[in-house]
Parts: sequence; structure tokens; C-alpha cells
Amino acid sequence: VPTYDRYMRYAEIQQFLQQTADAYPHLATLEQAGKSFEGRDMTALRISKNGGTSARAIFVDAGIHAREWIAPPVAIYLIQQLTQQAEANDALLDGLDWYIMPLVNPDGYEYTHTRDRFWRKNRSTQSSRWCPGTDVNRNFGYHYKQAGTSDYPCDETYAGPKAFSEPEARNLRDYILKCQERANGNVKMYLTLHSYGPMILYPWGYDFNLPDAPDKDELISIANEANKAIIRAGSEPFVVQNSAGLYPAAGASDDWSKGVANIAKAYTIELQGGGSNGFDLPANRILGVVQQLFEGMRVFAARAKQL
Ligand code: 0X9
Ligand code: ZN
Repeated sequence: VPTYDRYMRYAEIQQFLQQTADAYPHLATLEQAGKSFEGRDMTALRISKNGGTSARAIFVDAGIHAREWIAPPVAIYLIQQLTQQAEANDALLDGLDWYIMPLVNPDGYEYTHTRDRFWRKNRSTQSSRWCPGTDVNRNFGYHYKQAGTSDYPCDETYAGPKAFSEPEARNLRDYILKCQERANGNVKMYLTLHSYGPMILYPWGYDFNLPDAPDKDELISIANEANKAIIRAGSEPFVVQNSAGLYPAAGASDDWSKGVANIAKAYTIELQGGGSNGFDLPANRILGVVQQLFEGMRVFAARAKQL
């Protein structure tokens, strides 16, 4: 049973995923996407009523950035709702498969619990032993390093020595592609959970002055509808905007998912901020946020089915 009155550690999250797969074998399958730089498992759950053969699928991940602690609980609550409350939430499971990876960057996440609460990157030492860490969300191979990234290992947005140099980015890439292949291209939505906003960002984000995505209106309409449901659940409004409007940043997982993995609707959800610098939302806010976001998930699910 996960807890929402404090932030769980990596081992507890792993245990929850394993226990869910054990308790709901007809619904949830544990999938290993590979290991992080320091050797931790990158674990996902496939949640499906049909053994992964539903008409459409959604991919959700969280924890690309280590310090954004509110993101993994949103993915975990979603998993809990889809399994423990499968009947009540049948609308989210009927004709729809879910691939959910709640902690993409376990090394960085553990480091934020033990050493530095505001660490962002992974813990890779391939480029520098003095300044470890590459920004996993600058390491994807789509318009790599075109804008908003750094060549200096000591920087927070260091893009790494080359595209997909980091095991976390590589494993996430390979796992998304594997899901997309098994689903015959029917993974239609990618939601990557970050903080802090609240914002819902849609592509593209890899440079200044980019052309609009061809499906911009539909991207916005889906995000607006999800936003309404989240607000109705008691949240302050999310700002729906183009991700380059926040700031241009290339090599992020959202643009790659849309541009390369063929996932039509890709969003970076910047969850509610709090605490002294925005990334430290007090633990007594977790439950409210995960419940509010789940109301948005209902909308993303319904719209994904129509794509
Ligand atoms: O900078 C990022 O990676 C994301 N913001 S965060 O504060 N969570 O670090 C925004 C990424 C938006 N997507 C693209 N620019 N492609
Ligand atoms: Zn982030």
C-alpha cells in the first residue's frame, strides 16, 4: 500500500510495483526497462484488461528530474486507481492500455533523499568525476542540443557527451519504442510528469520561433479539457502553453516522443509547486495533488481513445 503522507523512497516504490503485479496478475505486468547508471532498476507496469492488445495506449512517466518529488506519487496513484479500483475506473481501462514508469531517474532521486534535496540530473560520471550528472531531459536524440542546453558538465542542463549517452534516456527510449511496436503504433499519448508549474506544455519545445505542431488545436483542446477537470477537483488552474513558450529546450522526452516515436499527443505536465524554491511541495499536499491529477487522467484517457 503506497503512502501519500510522505515521499516514498526508491525501494518502497519498487516494492509497490512488484506487489501490484503480484496482486493483479490479470491486469498489471511488471516490465524492466534496464538499469540506471548506478545499477538501479528502471521498472514499469503495463496495465491492461486485454494483455496489452487494446485499441489504444497511453505512456506515462515521472521522475526524470530527481528533485521533482511530487511527480512519482501522481504516477503511483494512477497505478493504484487502475488496479485496486479497476471496476470503478473501467472507463480508463476499456479499450486502453497503460504503460507507467513512476521513477525514470532512481539514482538522482535517491541522491535527493540522502545528499542534496535539489539535485536535478542523473548521477553519471562519464563526462566528469568532479561534476557528475547529465540532464536526462536534454539527452534525447531529437534536435539534440539545438537550444536551451549546456555543454558544461557542472551545469544543471548539461546535455551529456552525445545524444542518448545516458542509460536512463536510452532505456526510456528503448522501452517506449518497444511499447509502440507491440501496440502497432497505437500508443497515442505521452504524459511526462515534472514540476513545477502548474502548467501543461505541448510540443514543440526544441528551439526559438518554431512552427506550430500541425495538430496544435487538438493538443490545446485536450489539455484544456483535462485542465477543467483538474480545476473542478479543487486545483488552481494549469497554464496550457507551448513548451517553447516557457523556454526553448532541446533533447527533452516530449519532443522525441512526438517527433520520433510517433506518439501524436505528447505533454509535459508541470505539477504544482511549493516550498522555498518550488520543488519542495510539502508532503501534506501530496494527496490533494494526486487526486486532482487523476481527474485529469480521466480526460486524457477518454481523448486518447478517440485518437
Ligand atoms: O526544462 C525541462 O526539462 C522541463 N521543465 S523542468 O522545470 N521540469 O525542468 C520542461 C521541458 C519542456 N519540453 C521541452 N522544452 N521540449
Ligand atoms: Zn523536470
